[in-house]
Order: sequence, then structure tokens, then C-alpha cells
Amino acid sequence: MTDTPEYTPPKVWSWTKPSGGRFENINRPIAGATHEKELPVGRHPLQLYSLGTPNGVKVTIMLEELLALGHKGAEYDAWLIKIGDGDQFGSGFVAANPNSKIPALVDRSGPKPIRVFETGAILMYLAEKFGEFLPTETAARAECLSWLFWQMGSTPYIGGGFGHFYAYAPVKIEYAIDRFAMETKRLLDVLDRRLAESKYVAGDAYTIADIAIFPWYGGLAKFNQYGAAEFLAVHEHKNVQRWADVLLERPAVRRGRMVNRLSGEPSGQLHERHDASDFDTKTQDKLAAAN
Ligand SMILES: N[C@@H](CCC(=O)N[C@@H](CS)C(=O)NCC(=O)O)C(=O)O
Repeated sequence: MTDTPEYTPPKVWSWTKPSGGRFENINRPIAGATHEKELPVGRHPLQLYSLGTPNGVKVTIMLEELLALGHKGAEYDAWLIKIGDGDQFGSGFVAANPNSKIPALVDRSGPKPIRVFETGAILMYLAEKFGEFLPTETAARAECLSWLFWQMGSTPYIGGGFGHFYAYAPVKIEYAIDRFAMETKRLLDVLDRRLAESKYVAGDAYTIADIAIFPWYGGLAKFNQYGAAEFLAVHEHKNVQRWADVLLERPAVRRGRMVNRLSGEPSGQLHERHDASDFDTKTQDKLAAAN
């Protein structure tokens, strides 16, 4: 292991200097709003405030899947929350999600708006509201929820652990990268072994477990997330590769990946979605051609 300077933690930690790294401007040790800003509200029953990160994409895939099944009540406005600019600390967003993280969903279909935050909760809420992608039989439901919460619990080790120290931290710390690369490889192996036994994560049916897991593990397997595909040898996880290919065939998965996306091919970026036709007319390539 390479040497890193010794650090002796003080008795009581205090916020004396910026943390460094790619997200230092938004990292802070306190919650709550930093400024007054109402959230916009569109015409659809569901209002989504998000960004096209793996967590954001879980919800847009789910909504596009529900719409593909004909659930008109799943029509949604997807508003862009630029976390790099601190939009998640506006008062309206904090009212929708006191944790100041995208995505946040507000269901305005009933007499009173209902806020839902945390992607596991959002996926369950939508699955139960529309009666889709969450089995009702006891054993199948338990399997689906087990994998859904496996994703929710495991992914911070990938994003906040591996991704942070491999790609974003201001220094490369061998101990931290090894620690989280080990865990990320182990998690990929957990998923790979599961997918050796069944077509989808929770069994024969496509569920919210696949929808939650795909943006993270599919991102590593197929989209060189964190520039780490070679480092993590993701091609070795053959069952994850097979499953990710199957999901990528789904039109709703492809559409969901485009919504609120700010990077990649202009034709794959739909910054905001307010109508199904926006996929044909408002992607960044179309908007540039029209100007
Ligand atoms: N456990 C949360 C995680 C959400 C999350 O980490 N969102 C990130 C983007 S992927 C975020 O909003 N970060 C902004 C910040 O940390 O200030 C969920 O599943 O909804």
C-alpha cells in the first residue's frame, strides 16, 4: 500500500474547510433550505423533480414502463433539478424531500398533494398505486422487496464509496479505492450469481427490483460508469451483461434513461419531459437543429 499522510482526528469534528473533490460546492454538514424557491408545477398528475443520474433514472424508467402499459394516470412532468447548482437546497425542493437529494415525486392526483422521496419508496408507491411490477403473492413479493432493498442498501458503497474515491476525490487513496473496489466486485458477483439462476432479479417476472438495480449495475456493466469498466473487469460478470442487454431492449428503459439527462449524445438528452411527444421533438439535437 502507498503511504498517505497521517491524520489524527480532532476530539470534535468541525466544518473548517471545503471537503475538496468534484462535489465540494454542494457538500455541507447541515440540512435544510439555503434559499427560497418554489417548485414549478405542470399539468400532469405526477410531478417529478430529478436529474438523469442512476437514482433519477430508476423513477423515469418506472413511469415510462407504466405509460407503456397504458396507465394514463402515470403521465408526468419531469423537472430538472441541477444538483451541481444547489437546486436541491431550494425551499420548495426541501419541502418535497427534506433529505435534499433527487429524485422527489409529488402526486397531485388526489385532493391533497402527496410527496414521496427515496427511490425505494417511490418505486413501491408507484407499483402499489398502479398494481404493476410488484408481485402480490407472498413469496414473490418478499423476493422482489429483498432485492429492491439490497439495491438501496448496497449502492452507497458503489456511488459514495467506490465511485467517489476512484473518480471524484481530489487524491487517489489506495486503501479507500481497494476497500470499495472489493465491495463493488463482491456486489457484482452477488448479482451475477443470482442472474445465473433466474431471468430477472426477482424471478421470471420483470419487477421494480430490476428497475432499481439496472441504472447502477447496468451502468457499471454497459456504460463505463466512473470510467471503471476495465478496472472492475465488468465483462467477467456474464449474467449481469446478459440481463442488462435484455433490459436495454425495452423501449421504456431507453426512454427513461433520456429524461433529465445532461450528458452524453445530444439525441439521448431530454432535459425536461412534459409530454410523450417530447422524445421526438425536444431532445438536445432536435432543439439545436431548430435554432
Ligand atoms: N437514497 C437516495 C439517494 C439519492 C441521491 O443520492 N441522489 C443524489 C444524486 S444521484 C443527489 O441528489 N445528490 C445531491 C447532494 O448530495 O446534494 C434515493 O435512493 O433516493
